[in-house]
Amino acid sequence: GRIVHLADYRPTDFVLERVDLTFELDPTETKVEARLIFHRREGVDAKAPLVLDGDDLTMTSLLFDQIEMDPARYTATPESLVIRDLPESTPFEITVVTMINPEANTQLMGLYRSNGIYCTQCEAEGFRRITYFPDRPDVLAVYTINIIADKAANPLLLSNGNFLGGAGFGPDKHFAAWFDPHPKPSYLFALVAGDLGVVEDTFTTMSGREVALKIYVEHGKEPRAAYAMDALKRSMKWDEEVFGREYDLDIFMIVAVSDFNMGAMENKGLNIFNDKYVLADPETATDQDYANIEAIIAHEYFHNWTGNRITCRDWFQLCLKEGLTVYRDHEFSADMRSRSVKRIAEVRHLRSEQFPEDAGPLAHPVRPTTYREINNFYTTTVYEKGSEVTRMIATILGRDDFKKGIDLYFERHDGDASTVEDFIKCFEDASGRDLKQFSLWYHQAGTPQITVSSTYDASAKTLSLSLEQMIPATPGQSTKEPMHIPLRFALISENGSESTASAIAGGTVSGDVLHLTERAQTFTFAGIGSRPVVSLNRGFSAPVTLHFAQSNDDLIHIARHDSDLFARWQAITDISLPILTSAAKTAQAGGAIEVEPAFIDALLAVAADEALEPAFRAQALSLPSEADVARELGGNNDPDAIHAGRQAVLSAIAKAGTEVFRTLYAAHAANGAFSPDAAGAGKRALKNSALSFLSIAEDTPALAAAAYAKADNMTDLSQALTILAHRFPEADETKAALATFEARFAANPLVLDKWFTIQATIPGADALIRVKSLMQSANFAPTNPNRVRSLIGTFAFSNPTGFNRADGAGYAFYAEQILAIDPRNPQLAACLLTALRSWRLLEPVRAEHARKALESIAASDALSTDVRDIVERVLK
Ligand code: B3K
Ligand code: ZN
Repeated sequence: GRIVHLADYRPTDFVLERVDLTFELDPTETKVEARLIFHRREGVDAKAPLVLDGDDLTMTSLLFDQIEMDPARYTATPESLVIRDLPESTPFEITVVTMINPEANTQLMGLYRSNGIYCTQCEAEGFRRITYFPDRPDVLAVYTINIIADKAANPLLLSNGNFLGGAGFGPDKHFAAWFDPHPKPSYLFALVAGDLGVVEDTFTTMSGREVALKIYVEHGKEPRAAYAMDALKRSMKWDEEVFGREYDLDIFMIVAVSDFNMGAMENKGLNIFNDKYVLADPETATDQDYANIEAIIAHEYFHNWTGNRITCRDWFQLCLKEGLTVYRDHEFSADMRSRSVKRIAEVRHLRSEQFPEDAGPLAHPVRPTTYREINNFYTTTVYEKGSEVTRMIATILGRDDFKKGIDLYFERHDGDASTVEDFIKCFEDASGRDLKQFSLWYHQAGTPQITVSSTYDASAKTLSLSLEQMIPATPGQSTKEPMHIPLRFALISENGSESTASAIAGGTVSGDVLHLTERAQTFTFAGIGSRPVVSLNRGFSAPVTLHFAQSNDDLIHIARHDSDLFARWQAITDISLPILTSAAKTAQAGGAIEVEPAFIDALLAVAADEALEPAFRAQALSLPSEADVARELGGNNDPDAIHAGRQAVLSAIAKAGTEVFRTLYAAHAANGAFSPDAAGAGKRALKNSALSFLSIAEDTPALAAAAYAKADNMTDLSQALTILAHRFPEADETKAALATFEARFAANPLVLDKWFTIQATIPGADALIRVKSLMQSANFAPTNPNRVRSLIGTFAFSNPTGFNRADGAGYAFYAEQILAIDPRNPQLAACLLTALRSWRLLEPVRAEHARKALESIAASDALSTDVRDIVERVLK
C-alpha cells in the first residue's frame, strides 16, 4: 500500500448528497445495489472525474441517472471506480451493483457471515468491500437501507437508524427498510441479518423520549445479556448527567457476534459486539469480564456523541474520537466503581501496553502524520495515551473550564468531521488559555522521562524541587521540544498532614498542580517548617516516567499516609521494582536472593489493613509483572532470570506472611451471595491473592484444589485453576481440574478461551508443546479471533518464559502462525505480530532468534499491507 500523509489532506471533489442501498442477501452471492447522489463541489475543475474506492469488488452494472453507462466513461477495477464526463454543477445519480461473498470473507471486514449471522465491520476502510464509495470519514450522508433475505434463516433484518417498515417478498423472502436521519460517514454503516434472541428494555431520556433498547444474542443466551443491558442503561443516564448528552434515535441496538476482530463497534444505533463483551453470568464470567463489559458497552454508547455526531475529518484524527471516548469510559467506570482502584488498573495497563509501544519501533504520536495501513493505528497510544492527554486538559483547566470547553465542542462541532486542532481550540476559547505548548502531547511521541531531586533547607525553611524533562527520540522524531506537564503533588509532613500552598518561586503552581513547562526548572516552596515528603504525579496526572531517588523511608511514608490511594500504590511499586530488578540480576548471576524484611512488613501491613478497601489491598499484593521488571531493566533481558527472581520474592513474601494470608483467606473465603459489583469483586481479588500466596507457602496443590471444588463463580474457579496450572502443572489435582473444566464448559467457547489462556500461560519452556497440542483440540478454531488470541496470542503476550524460550522455538512457531493467519485475516495477524515489538530489549541470543523469526516473515512475498507495515517497522 502507498503511504498516506496528513499534509496531503483535501476535501473530495464531489459532495455526496444521499445514499440508498439495497442488499439481496445470500451466503455466497449477495447483491448490493447502491444509488448515490452527488454534485460537484463548488470551485472544482469541471473535468475532474469521480473516483470511488473499492476493495476486492466485482461490479455487474453501472447506471448514470438510471441509464446504463457508456463503458468509455468509466474504469472499474476491484480497487476503484473512476467515472468521467460528469455534469459541471447539477446533481446526478450513480447506481452501482456489486456482487459479494459474505461466506468467503475471512478478513471480517465489510459484510461477512459469522455462525450463520450476516454482519458488517466497516471501520476503518471496510465499506469499500461492500460497494464503490468515497470511503472516508469526512463524507457524511443520510442513508436509506433495504434488506431482502430468506425469511426462515433471517427473521431479523437490522440496519442503522429507525425502522421504516417491512413486508413479505416473494414466497420465501422478506424485506425491511431502515432510515438513519443523522448524516454519517460510511465507517458507521451496519447491517445484521439472521436468527437471534433478544433482550428488550426501554430508557426514558432527559427530555422524556422513550428509547427502545435491544440486545441481540444467540438463542438461549438471553439471560447472559442482562448485565450488558444494565450497563447500557447506566451509561445512557451517566452521559446525560455528566456530559449533558442525550440519545437521538428511537431505538438503540446491540448485536453480539462470535467472530470479531476487536472488542466492539459503535455503528450508529446498531453497535456490533464481540460476544465476549456482552455475555456474562456468575457461572461463566469473571469479575474482569464484568468490568470489561461495563466499560466497553459504555465506550461504544459514548461514541454516539464523540465519534458519530462529531466524527473525524480524516483517520489521522482518530484520537479525537478514541482518546476522548476512552477518557469518558474511564470516568464512567471510576464513578461506577472505586475511582482509585480504577486509576491503578488504568495506569498498570498504560505502562504495560502503551509505554513499551512508545519506547519501541512502533512509537508514533497520538496524532500521527503518516501511515501505510490505518488499521495498525488503533493503538494504545491513540486510545490510552489519547485519553491521558484529554485528562491532562481537564487537570490544567480545572473542572469548570474543562466542562465549558467540552460543551463548546459539542455545540460548535455537532454534525462535523473535525480535527484535533478544532478540539483544542474549544478549550482555548472556553478558558482563555493558550494550549499551544500543551498540544505537543498530540505531536511528539515517546514517554517523557522526568528526573526529580529535592532539597530541604531547614534554616531558610524552603524546599526546592528540581525537575528536568527528557523526551526520548522516536522513529521519525530525533529531537523534541519541552512539553507542558501537569504534575499533581502534595507535601506530606512528618505527622502525615498534607499541604500544597505556600509562596512558590521558579514556576507556576495552581492549587495542587505543578506546571512543568521548561526543560529544567526548580520550584522553591517557602515557609516549610520541617522537611516534608514529596508526593509527585499523584493520581498519575501526567503519563510520564519519574526518576526520583526517594528513600525507602520516604516511600513508606507515602505508602502509609498519602490521602491519594493511587500515590500509595505507586509508592509500594517504587519500593518493589528495584527489589525485583535486583532479584532478576542475582538470579542471572546464580546467587541467592534475599528480600528486605522492611519491605515485606510494609506490604503485609497494607494487606492486613482493614481500613483499606480489599480491591486496593489486592492491587498492592499484585507486584509489578515480569514485563514491568523487563521494562525497568531496559535491555539485555533474560526472561528466565526475571521470572526466577520474581518467584523468589513472592516466596519470601508468602513465607513471611503465611499467617496474614491465612487470616485473610479465612475471613473472605465464606462466599456470600454473588454480586458482580466492585465491592464483591474486590473481596474476591483479595481472597484469591491470599490463596495464591498460601499455595506458594505451603507448596501443595491441596488448597487450590479445594478452592476449585467449592467455587461458585467463574472468578474463583478460574483463579483456583490458574494457581493449580501455573504452580503445579504436573499435579494430579491440576490434570483433574483441567479435565473437569473442559468437560463442564464444552458447549461454551468463551469459557474455554479461559481454559486455553490458563494453559498457554503456564511458565516455562514446555508451554510451546502445550500450545501446539491445544491447537489440535476439537475446541480450537483457527479462524475464530477469540480462540486465536486466547491461545496463541496470550502465549506470546503473556507468557514471557514460554514464548522467549532460549532456543528461539517460540518465535519460530509464532512466525509460522502469523504467516498462516495473514492470508485469512491480516488485521488479526498484524495485531498478533506486535508481540515481538520489544525484541531488541532481549539478551543477544534470544534477540538473534527473534530477528530471524521476524526476517522469515518479512521474506514472504505474499504479505498483507498490515503485516508488511508492522514487520518492516519492527525490524528497522
Ligand atoms: N472504533 C472501533 C474500532 C475499529 C477498529 C478498526 N480496525 C471500536 C472502538 O474503538 O470503539
Ligand atoms: Zn472507540
